[in-house]
Amino acid sequence: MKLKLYHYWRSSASWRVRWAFAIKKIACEFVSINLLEGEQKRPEYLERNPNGTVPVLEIVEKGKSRFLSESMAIMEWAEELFPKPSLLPGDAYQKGVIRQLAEVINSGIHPVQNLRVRKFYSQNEEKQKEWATHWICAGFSAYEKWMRQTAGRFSVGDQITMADLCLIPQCYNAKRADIALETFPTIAKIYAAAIATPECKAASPEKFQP
Ligand SMILES: N[C@@H](CCC(=O)N[C@@H](CS)C(=O)NCC(=O)O)C(=O)O
Repeated sequence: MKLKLYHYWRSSASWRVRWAFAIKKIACEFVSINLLEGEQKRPEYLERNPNGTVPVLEIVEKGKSRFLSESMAIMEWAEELFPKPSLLPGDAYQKGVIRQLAEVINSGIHPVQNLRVRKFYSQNEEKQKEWATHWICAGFSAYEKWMRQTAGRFSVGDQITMADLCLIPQCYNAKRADIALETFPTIAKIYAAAIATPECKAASPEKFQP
């Protein structure tokens, strides 16, 4: 099996998958899709993902390609095929808690602060920033409260999970929007611990900046 990940260096959804692959030591070729130049809207890219987003995983087996988009789906695929180290450790309840936190970011924050949504909302950069700040802070407040019951060194216990894979890239976006992470002390603590891990660093935007 050969794998190709279509991604963008600054895309937080791409970072989730790069990081999952780094943790699980999954070998993969990275293909850059420049979102600022609109490469995600080209017909050949839309064949792979009609939604025009990154990341997309191409899985080549026996000379045939199959495609998977949506970072959560790609991480779940990786978890099934490469179970160790697990990104969803623990019993059914703990797995539910990890998915709950991941979804606060994945479906609560990320879609509304996305570039195309911000641009549709307003052409004015200040207004875009105000919009993104509002939704990031609303989601982080909930995440912070939930996590007070679950956090150890990371969001759920002492092992990096899918929740952290969603949280940390979102923190990076929050910092770019000038949000002071210290407003959310548990999130800030976990961000500092996670960003220092070698796998997170290896998957970070800086490592893939063209
Ligand atoms: N729910 C999707 C979100 C993917 C997504 O929105 N990706 C952004 C970059 S982080 C994108 O490709 N945006 C393209 C655009 O805004 O035109 C996932 O988790 O993969």
